[in-house]
Order: sequence, then structure tokens, then C-alpha cells
Amino acid sequence: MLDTPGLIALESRLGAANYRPLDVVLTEGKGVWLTDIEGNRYLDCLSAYSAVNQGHCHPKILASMVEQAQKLTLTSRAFRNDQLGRFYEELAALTNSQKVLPMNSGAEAVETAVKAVRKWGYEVKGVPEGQAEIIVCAGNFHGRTLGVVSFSTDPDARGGFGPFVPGFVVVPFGDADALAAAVTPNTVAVLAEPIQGEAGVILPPAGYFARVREICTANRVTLILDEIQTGLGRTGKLLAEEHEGIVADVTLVGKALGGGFYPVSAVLATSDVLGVLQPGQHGSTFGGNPLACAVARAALRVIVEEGLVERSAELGAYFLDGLRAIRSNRVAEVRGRGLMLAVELHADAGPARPVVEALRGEGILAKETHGQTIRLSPPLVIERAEIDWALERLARVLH
Ligand code: IF1
Repeated sequence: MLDTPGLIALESRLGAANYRPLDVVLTEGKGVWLTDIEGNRYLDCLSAYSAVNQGHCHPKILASMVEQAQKLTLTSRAFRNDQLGRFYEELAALTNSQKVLPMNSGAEAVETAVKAVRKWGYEVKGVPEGQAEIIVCAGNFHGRTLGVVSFSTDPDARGGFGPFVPGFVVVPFGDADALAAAVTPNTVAVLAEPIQGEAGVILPPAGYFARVREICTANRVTLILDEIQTGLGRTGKLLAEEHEGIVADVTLVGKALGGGFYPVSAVLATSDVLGVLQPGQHGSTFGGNPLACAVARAALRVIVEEGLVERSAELGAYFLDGLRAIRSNRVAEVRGRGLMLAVELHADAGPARPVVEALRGEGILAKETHGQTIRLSPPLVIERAEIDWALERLARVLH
């Protein structure tokens, strides 16, 4: 029977076990609300890891997707299409970027950036062939491809997958002195998340990225910010770099760029960096396809027209205050920026998973990370009353 246990059994029998999802089988989504096949409603506090900042099945993005799907969906980059240039223009204007390179998943955008800065290092900076080094931060999460897990520090992400891609140097996140000490004449880039997501919503110390920017500039090193999760309004700014008062040389966006409808990612960079890629040196069958471009254009329009960046700042602060007001001796810390929030439990308060299960029982879908932390990142279209509704239930569960 294709009821909840039946569908779960099907998944277990035929699927690889690389996830351990909550046993809720969702079938519909609208705005911040999800419905399972039994008709139960849930407030989404994960937003598909920030890929549905605009809310589920946003009608304007849906309309653009349907309209484009009826006209033209895929041409490959062997030919041009009438959506790509418009997509470049709108994304570049919004993010103040010189050049755009479209890909599909976040991990592909990271791989693309790594390839581009290495080539820039050899051709522009003059690093000896094969010697390029990229500095990354401990606790990073940039995706699942072999190149990307090669510089992960998470044993689960790396274990059993070697041999790895060389050329990466790991420094502690938030320690600018350690980063400065790791720079050599062969360093081509520093790659970091503005706020570490998977590590548990870890904010850098004030002034950290300003110093990272200085160190990069002084040593002719490119700064790559992975804004795949933090970007497009999640932290209360369009890009999280704005909180730090800096501008990256290379910015990676993904997730919400596809509005939850379609995988769309992009590398935004200076002409200097992306200019090193010549015909035949990089590409993707699906990257920059007209359907992706039309969806992304609509996804960006919704962010701007509905003031989602401002909403994220305002309602994120409101949610954070509400979480801090919860009296619970199980909570060690509440932190976050915009609507990228986390509740960390005390080490002796037990794991976060049962809390997440209890929240599900109260009608809230959230996700634990690294044992002790519960991430809360609802779609940016959430209303104040819905946050109040969630706070009431969070208080009950965390009591
Ligand atoms: C999974 C976390 C979130 C990302 C950053 C690149 C990517 C991601 C900063 C890759 C992806 C996801 C993927 C998801 C879990 C998830 C996640 F818990 F791992 F950290 F969002 F919080 N850079 N993040 O966060 O993008 O290739 O997946 O499109 O299940 O692996 P992708």
C-alpha cells in the first residue's frame, strides 16, 4: 500500500541509505506550509536548506516556469538562447558583478570557481604550473563532489572516498592570523562561507572578513565567498558579505536562485578571474538553459518585488529575540543572522534529533546538525504571526 509506511518501505528497499530523513511524506507545499499524505500541515523551518527562500510553489515563479517550458527548455550552449543574456544582465546588476558563469548545483559552482582561480593563478598571477594552493576553513561545507570533499574536514563527508584532490590548505574559521600565516606565493584563493551552515550556523568574529579581505588584497589572492546558502536574502542582506562591508572577487550563488523549482547556480566574478576561461575549457549540458534562466529571473524578481531581504532582516531579528526569550535550561545558545537561525543545546541535554522529532509532532519541520544544534530557516515570506505560532511550540518542546 502506498500509505506512509508503504512509501517509506519502498524508499528503504530501493534507495541508497545516504540520508536519514524524518518519516514524514510530503505531498504539497504553499508558502511556508507543507502538507503530508495524511493531510497533516507543517510550518517549514528548513526551506530545503534555504533553496525555497521565496516560499513553496511561488505562483509567479511557477507561471514563468510554465510559460518558458511551453516555449523552449534546452538548447545546450552550442547555440544561444533568448533568456541567457537577460539572466546575466539582471543577476549582474543585482549583485554588482562583472561576469556570470551559470551552472546547476552548488557543488558545480564551487568546482567551477576552484578551476577558474587555479587557471587565474597560473596565467595571471604567475604561479608555477601545478603548484596552486587554495586556503579553506575547518568545518566548511561546500558540497559533495570529489573535488569539494577533498578539502572537507568532516570525517563522514570524506571517509572512504580518497584518494583526494591536492592543493588545499585548511585553517581554523574565524582566525585571521592563522589565515595570514598560511598564505604563500602560490596561494591563489581563499574560499569560505560567510556564515558556516553545516557546521551549525557559526558566525565569524566581528572584523574577521574585513581582515581576510585585506590579507587577500595585499597578497594578490582572490577571495571566493560561498553564498550558496547565505546569499539571496537568507541573512537579511542580499549577500552576507554586506554585513562585513567587503566585496569578494568571486561569489557563488545557488539554491534560492532556482526558487525551489529548478537547480540553478552561478559563479559571479571579476572579468580578471572569469576571463581566463576560453572556449572548450569548462561547461555544462544544462548550465544556462532557457528554462533555468527564466526560473532564476522570476526567482530574483520575487526577492526584490516582495522585499524578502528586508523581511529576512526584520523577521529574523524578531524570531531571534523570541528564541532568546524562551526559558529553558537545555538551551546553551541561540544565534543567527536574518532568518538563518540556530538553537544549540547543552552538551548534556541529549542530542537534537529527539527535539526535531518532537517539533514535527507539534507541526514544525526543522533539521538538526552536528548532534546538538537545531537549524531554523523558514522561507523568507513567513509572517510575524507564524513566527509567534512557532515560538509557542518551540517553547513547549524545549521546556
Ligand atoms: C545535502 C548542509 C545546508 C552549501 C554551501 C555549497 C553547497 C551547499 C554553503 C552545495 C549545500 C546542503 C546540501 C545538503 C545539506 C545542505 C546543508 F547541512 F550540509 F550544510 F544547506 F545547510 N555550499 N548545502 O550549504 O550545494 O551541490 O547541494 O546544490 O544534503 O548535502 P548543492
